[in-house]
Amino acid sequence: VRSENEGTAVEAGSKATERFTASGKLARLDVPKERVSLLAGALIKAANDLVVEHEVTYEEYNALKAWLIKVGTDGEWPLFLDVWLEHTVEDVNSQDRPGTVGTIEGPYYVPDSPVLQTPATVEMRDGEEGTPLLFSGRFTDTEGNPIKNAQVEIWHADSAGFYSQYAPGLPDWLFRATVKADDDGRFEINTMRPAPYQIPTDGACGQLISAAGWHAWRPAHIHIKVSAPGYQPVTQQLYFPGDPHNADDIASAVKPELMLDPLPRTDGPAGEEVVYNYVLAKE
Ligand code: MBD
Ligand code: FE
Repeated sequence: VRSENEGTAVEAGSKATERFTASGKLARLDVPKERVSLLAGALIKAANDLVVEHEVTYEEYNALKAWLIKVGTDGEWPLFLDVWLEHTVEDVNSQDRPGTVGTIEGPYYVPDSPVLQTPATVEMRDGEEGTPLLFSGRFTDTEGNPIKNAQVEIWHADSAGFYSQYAPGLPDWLFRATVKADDDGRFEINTMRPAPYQIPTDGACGQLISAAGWHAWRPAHIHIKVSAPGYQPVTQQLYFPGDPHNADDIASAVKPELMLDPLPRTDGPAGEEVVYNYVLAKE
């Protein structure tokens, strides 16, 4: 259940835009002329073909123009692209990688979260509400040997569906951490179950969703980025069985291999525990 101090799309969106712009990714971009011409040409052709096929009117063309302008002024290009395009980019780029399955990163990753040694507890507020979740696992290579110096970066929404650094009033590193596994590749992370997440509905993306009669929900998910020296990193998300939006995620980022199987804790503390193991491919 979301409260009234909910951040507006304009805030969350422009934060994602600012972060992307400041990340240094833009300065390193260097796409060869041949690829720019091929890809931009194909995109423009696809749009023109669509106009012919569906006999797009001037009213629709102007609605598109106004909407594209609003995506920019709302700072929602990262949101729009990560929700409606990144899943295919991820599929195409991970199809030959053996080991643990990935999915999209989404717009709310923040690098350099606090580094903790396993067994770790992510930052929470006093009296944090929700279901405690003990998330543990082990890193091995594709031959089953333990991997040393592996780490798990974890980030997720709180039990009301808010992300720290993107919604107002939350501690900066709430539910964000970098957890170092032990020499045997094992890790243990104490966190809480996140809530299902509705993408911001008060900006351009929300306007599209309501104009088209779609819904804005993503199933509850935990974002993960795992890495170890000498191995290919994996960015993924993990999901919970029974979530009403596992089958119709607005971001099309659910895969069967990413479904957790949490069970009630048997060793005393309240909450749930779940094991998820990582197999990393050599670089
Ligand atoms: C999210 O939390 C998210 O993971 C994605 C992909 C898009 C919007 C919000
Ligand atoms: Fe998310």
